[in-house]
Amino acid sequence: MAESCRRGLFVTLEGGEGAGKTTQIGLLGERLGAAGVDFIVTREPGGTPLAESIRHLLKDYREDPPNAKAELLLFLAARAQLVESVIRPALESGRWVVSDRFSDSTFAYQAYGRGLDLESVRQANAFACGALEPDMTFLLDLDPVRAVERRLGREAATGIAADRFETAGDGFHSRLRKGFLEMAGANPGRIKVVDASMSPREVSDEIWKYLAPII
Ligand code: T5A
Repeated sequence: MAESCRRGLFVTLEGGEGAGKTTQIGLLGERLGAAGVDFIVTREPGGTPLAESIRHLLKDYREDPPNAKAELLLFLAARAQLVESVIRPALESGRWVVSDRFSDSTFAYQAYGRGLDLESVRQANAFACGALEPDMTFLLDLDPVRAVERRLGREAATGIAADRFETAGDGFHSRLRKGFLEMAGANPGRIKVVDASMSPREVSDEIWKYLAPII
């Protein structure tokens, strides 16, 4: 654990587009609730009014799309706000925080994906959120081709159009996956790789195998 004053557990779900993070957070929430864990769920970018506004700019504003550095700084602005007003207070009061994405997404998308220097991205991220690091991260690993199929299925069902990241091209999504897997290889204690091609219930069981003993 990166910060000794914390009492709640900080859990993040990571992965490429459409890997099933939102679905898994719903299932995990049911299990945590049944186990009597006091927790909150949040997402990145987002989770506060300011950060949700930044989310809209990042995902859907196409009139003057941010360049790679501007994009990075917008993600970090949203994170700085979320960490100080939501995540840190919750952890310090003993609540668990379950977040749909966190810093690993920035390293994967803005460094591996967009090509920004990884060390510079790490330093900028540390400035934005201090020493805060998740206690446990589940990387939902899915072949980008399968992810596109899922996304198209969801688009057909909901009518919600793809955002700037979902339409970024195959090379981008392959680099993300490589980046996530490299980070998992370098941090095996924190980042658990879960095969996201399994059914939602099987993926949830796999995640629960790690969390149940902690509870
Ligand atoms: N980003 C984010 C950065 O570039 N840098 C950063 O620092 C951060 C924090 C956020 C975007 O911002 C980028 C990453 C993102 O591109 P978002 O909408 O939050 O945008 O994007 P995602 O996190 O990718 O969210 P999605 O909703 O698109 O994907 P999920 O949550 O991974 O997937 P989910 O659960 O919605 O499932 C997708 C579809 O698949 C089905 C679901 O029913 C749904 O239709 N599904 C399954 N089907 C079969 N088997 C399973 N196991 C399934 N699980 C889900």
